[in-house]
Amino acid sequence: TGSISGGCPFTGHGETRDLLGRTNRDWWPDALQLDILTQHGLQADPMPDFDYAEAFNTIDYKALKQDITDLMTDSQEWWPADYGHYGPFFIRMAWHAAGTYRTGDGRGGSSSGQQRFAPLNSWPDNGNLDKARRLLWPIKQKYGKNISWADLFILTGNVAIESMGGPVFGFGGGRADVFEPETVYWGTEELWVDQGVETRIIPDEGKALENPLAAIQMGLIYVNPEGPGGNPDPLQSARDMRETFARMAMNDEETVALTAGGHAFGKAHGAKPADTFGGAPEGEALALQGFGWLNDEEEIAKGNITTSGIEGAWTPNPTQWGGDYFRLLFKYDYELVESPAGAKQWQPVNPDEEDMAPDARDPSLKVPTMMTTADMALKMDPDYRKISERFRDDQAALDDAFARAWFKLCHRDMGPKVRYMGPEVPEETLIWQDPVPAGSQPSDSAVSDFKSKVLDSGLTVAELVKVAWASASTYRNSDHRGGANGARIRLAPMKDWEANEPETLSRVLSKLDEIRGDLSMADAIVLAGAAAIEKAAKDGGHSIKVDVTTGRGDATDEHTDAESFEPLEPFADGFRNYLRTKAQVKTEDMLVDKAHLLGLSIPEMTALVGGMRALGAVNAHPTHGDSIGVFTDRPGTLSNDFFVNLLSMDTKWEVVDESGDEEFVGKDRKTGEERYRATRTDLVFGSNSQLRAIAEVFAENGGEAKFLDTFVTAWTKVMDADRFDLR
Ligand code: HEB
Repeated sequence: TGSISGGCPFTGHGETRDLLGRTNRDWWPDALQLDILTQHGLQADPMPDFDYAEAFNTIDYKALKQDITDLMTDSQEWWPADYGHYGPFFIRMAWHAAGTYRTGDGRGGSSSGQQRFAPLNSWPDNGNLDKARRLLWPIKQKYGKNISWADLFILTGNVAIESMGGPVFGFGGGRADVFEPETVYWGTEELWVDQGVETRIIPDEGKALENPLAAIQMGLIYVNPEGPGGNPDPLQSARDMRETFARMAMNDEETVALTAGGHAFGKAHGAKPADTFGGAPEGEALALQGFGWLNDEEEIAKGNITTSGIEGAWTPNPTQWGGDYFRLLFKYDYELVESPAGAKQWQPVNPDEEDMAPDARDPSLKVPTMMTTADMALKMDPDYRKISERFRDDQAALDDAFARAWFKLCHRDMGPKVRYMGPEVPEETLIWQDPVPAGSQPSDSAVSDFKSKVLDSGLTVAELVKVAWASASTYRNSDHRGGANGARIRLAPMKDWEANEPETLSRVLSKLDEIRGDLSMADAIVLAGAAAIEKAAKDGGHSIKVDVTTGRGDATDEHTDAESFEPLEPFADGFRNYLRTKAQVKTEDMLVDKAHLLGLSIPEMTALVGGMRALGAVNAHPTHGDSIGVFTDRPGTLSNDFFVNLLSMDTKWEVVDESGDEEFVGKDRKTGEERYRATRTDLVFGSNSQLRAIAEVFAENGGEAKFLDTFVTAWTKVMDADRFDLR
């Protein structure tokens, strides 16, 4: 992928903001609030112990695909199929399910069925997709829990493409549904795109797209079809497409293939001004049962449908795969016109009769085709144009590029290939799947031999713990990337990240390499961390065992798309007290965000922070070396000292003025003598009442055992977070 932009997550314009931005409660204050029922560990999920992989494997996959194929042409009166075929509509549903994925934090995407919930179910860009999901319900109902909504969305997109003669590369199942909306930062704006919210890229005003966002306006999947902020300028639209698709991990060729391939099918809907229709599902009346936007049955029957506001098909064959999209795009000059709904769109000048499209309801009528401003970008932008011309002249190249890009779009957030299930998983391994060669199982004696060598190596507890943490903590639960397997910490770009303290890292890695024998580096790194923690606990008088599940493999540069790892670089990592760039959110928010991506609970996050501080496993601080946050006089010993000393009233904390509210000094309350230095991510465990309550559990009499136990559980969870090969 050519143009993934790295950059600091969360930095952007404006004031300090809330971690979550504008939330469902802000958008729909009147919606039923169920959160009180998910307090104190109660689940929203009706089947918390359900094993989806096992259920999926029992499915009659052929029968399921046949049922979906039959559905394509089974037009329902309450939502008639354009041209008698629902295929294009379902492709848009699948694309919008997958297209929210962004590389910045790996969130969004198709892997948990989020399109069923707010805010996505009500995004203006998802207009009328509520109908697509209702059309699918009989099939979901029939196959029950053996097929998740999340898988069904994508599989239906695939079947739609196949049923219209389009090329498909494969399908991997395994997207388990969740039963509550995922909390994702979608932006802070208080208006939707259709209410005129400002566009997010305005170069003249120095306004760039804030990370990790990937859409150009609130409520869009990617770009505005009418052009930036509604301005029908194809070149500026190309600029926005390039930026937003890059954040979906797509390069220019993939972007062109996807857009042209997608718009080989179907039509846009802009029959009447949008304000004649109802609101989005989440805010609609109870009796509408979750339907939104368009509920006037008479209008629907007449084909008077408005979704985007743009009206018309791209090609004369909207339910047949082929090359007409590019043929028409280049054959005609296009002029700017307005749809009946008032949207700006482009229409061919003097089209030949055979290049007109059928009417969606009455095939005997011919209507003009159209292009959106975003489609025009594929012709007007010089780089897109070269690719478009090549695809125009080489249908096989378009077939291959579209099939591959579609597969990537729909599977990008599923993580390694071992997570894919079903009979249509492609043989070929793709670089964006971050492949890791299979590892082997070392003998018990090799493991214990190595662990004792580690402890004699002269490397410190802090160094070993930091390297293991650096290796494993790149993992993101959002798109299942990163993690200790593969030992990519040895490779670019990870080995050079400032957070990983490259010089120490390389010294520790070469020492481990020297003594590892037949162990993989990936296992050696994790085992070394475990050996260090066991020793540190022993030094504090506790005999504990840190279990390590070996069998990790080592990836090489050839297995690694280095550029695609850049967005995983930490700009803040509160677990090791590291802050490179102050973000727009508070530094402690960044800690919580990272804990979420690692799949940690509040007690687990707390224990890890306190434990790593006690071990001295903090990053070197510009002014205070490696002592910041280390509230103990025996660093390197695994103890609850961090919590004991944090909660003690003997210390009085003051902000260090020139630190911009990031650094604090703790002084003896009586003598005024300096005792400790701390960051926000240290002191938040004493200041936030919920975190303080957990710090108390770890600090109180008898709490050290609980602390050790929680620390080891959390540590092991992080080390094993990417071991999908075991599940
Ligand atoms: Fe698309 C449709 C835009 C990409 C596929 N789109 C559509 C529309 C619009 C658009 C506006 C209309 C809607 C209504 O209904 O109204 N797109 C767009 C843009 C972009 C896109 C701006 C970026 C550039 N697509 C895309 C992709 C895909 C697609 C990537 C895939 C692959 N679409 C689609 C389809 C459709 C659409 C299939 C049709 C639907 C129906 O028919 O219903």
